[in-house]
Amino acid sequence: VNDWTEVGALTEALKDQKVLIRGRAQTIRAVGKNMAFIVVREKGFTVQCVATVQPEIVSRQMVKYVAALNRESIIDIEGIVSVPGVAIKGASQQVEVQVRKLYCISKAAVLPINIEDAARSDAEIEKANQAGEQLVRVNQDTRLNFRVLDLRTPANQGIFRIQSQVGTIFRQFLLSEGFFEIHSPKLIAGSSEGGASVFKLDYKGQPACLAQSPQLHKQMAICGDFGRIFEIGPVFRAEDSYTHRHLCEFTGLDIEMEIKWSYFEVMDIVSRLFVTMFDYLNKNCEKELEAVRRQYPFEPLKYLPETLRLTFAEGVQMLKDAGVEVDPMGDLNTEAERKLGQLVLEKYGTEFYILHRYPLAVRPFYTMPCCDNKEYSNSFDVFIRGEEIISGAQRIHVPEFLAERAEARGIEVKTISTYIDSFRYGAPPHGGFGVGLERVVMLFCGLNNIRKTSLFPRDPLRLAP
Ligand code: ATP
Ligand code: AMO
Repeated sequence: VNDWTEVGALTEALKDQKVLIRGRAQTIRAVGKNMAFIVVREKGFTVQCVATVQPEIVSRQMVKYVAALNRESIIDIEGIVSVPGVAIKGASQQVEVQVRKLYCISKAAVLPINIEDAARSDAEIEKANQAGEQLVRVNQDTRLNFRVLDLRTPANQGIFRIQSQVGTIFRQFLLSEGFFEIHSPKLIAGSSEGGASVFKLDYKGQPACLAQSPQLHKQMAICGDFGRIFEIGPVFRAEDSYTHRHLCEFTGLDIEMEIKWSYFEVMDIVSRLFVTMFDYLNKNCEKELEAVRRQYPFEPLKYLPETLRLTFAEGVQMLKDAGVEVDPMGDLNTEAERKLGQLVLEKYGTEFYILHRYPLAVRPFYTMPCCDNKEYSNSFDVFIRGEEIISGAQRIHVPEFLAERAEARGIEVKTISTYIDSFRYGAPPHGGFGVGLERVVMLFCGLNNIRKTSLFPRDPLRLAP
């Protein structure tokens, strides 16, 4: 029998009825010795419960017990729904529950951080403190140390539901386009994205590493005639940098596909996939976005129905025209990428765009050079609000050339020989891209730190919780 009522379902329609609810004691306030108010939270909804001493029904002892409970304890309450004449502040539901019975299912210890403090926006704290209150600002490190508590804030409840939707839309869109999902090994023999940022380990006596991306195996799957594939999985980078957008482990959303004519076919998928995703999030995650925005205010992402594409050279020219000198054959640094994001927004009215035809020298060894100019490559990056979320390209499918390019980059070819060999038995022209899930959510929601969108972030200084 389901005799439980969800807190979110407590409305005037249930007036005078007996209900049974379970939730966390968000706040507990005793008024004298005969009365206690408990705000119970369940799935983001809150209701005020009142325990008043009443002969034969609620004892003084029980009220004392309730008043002594710690916040965040999980409690069951049986009580009668009542409708007070005045608005209830500090609870989402506009009814009260008059407590008849109360059981503590799981006691919480004294909290190291207060969830209500952790849920406040900077502006709210500032305003309250100017008015003389002394509110505590919970800093990022403390939040992460007590991540399980931090995750209970409405903003975090929103962020990780949005993250789940991003993965779901990625999967559903690609399935509908004839892609299917693969799972490639994460214990591999060689690095794919460059030697410095790789976690090395001992694989039963053989040197091995954690995959820096599914790059090698997703291409090998194409050589296995898989046609169009995608993967959602962990990616490991032994980053030395302590930045707002680098993690040592993140979730990679990767695709790889055969192409007929050019890497533009891959950029078409990027464009349609992300426009579909942004439309969906805006339409279907309003509540979650609002919860994030309440704590971390941001403007909705500006994007066009048809994603803007600029060549790298055009981007360099825009920067030059704005007085920013960059190496036309080098990579853009973070500052130049941000500046270009601003310029693109001013000129084209979008914060989501593709920059393609990068100089070959700044791309990984497996990237196909342009056929009309070998200094450039059939590659692209994609930006949200001036920061990179995607890298992609057409790949080299000629084994001798691939080996030559790897060697030129100082990669020990023997560590990736099985990868190179897989192109020796006929390999279709192909391309793909990789997206960082945490970056997409961070930048779509205009957040300032990737740790906010990683459940239990791994960075150079953090391996726990
Ligand atoms: P990708 O791996 O595709 O390049 P990414 O966003 O991680 O993705 P990086 O190559 O790490 O890109 O960096 C891109 C640019 O960001 C670099 O050219 C560099 O200028 C800048 N950058 C990287 N790390 C740092 C750092 N710790 N501090 C400041 N800038 C950095
Ligand atoms: P790249 O190295 O650019 O490309 O990675 C692809 C995307 O992954 C995200 N990303 C990161 N996110 C968090 N922390 C990090 N340290 C980090 N590094 C990268 C970014 C980036 O755009 N094999 C290619 C992809 C391909 O060509 O298919 C690759 O790994 O969002």
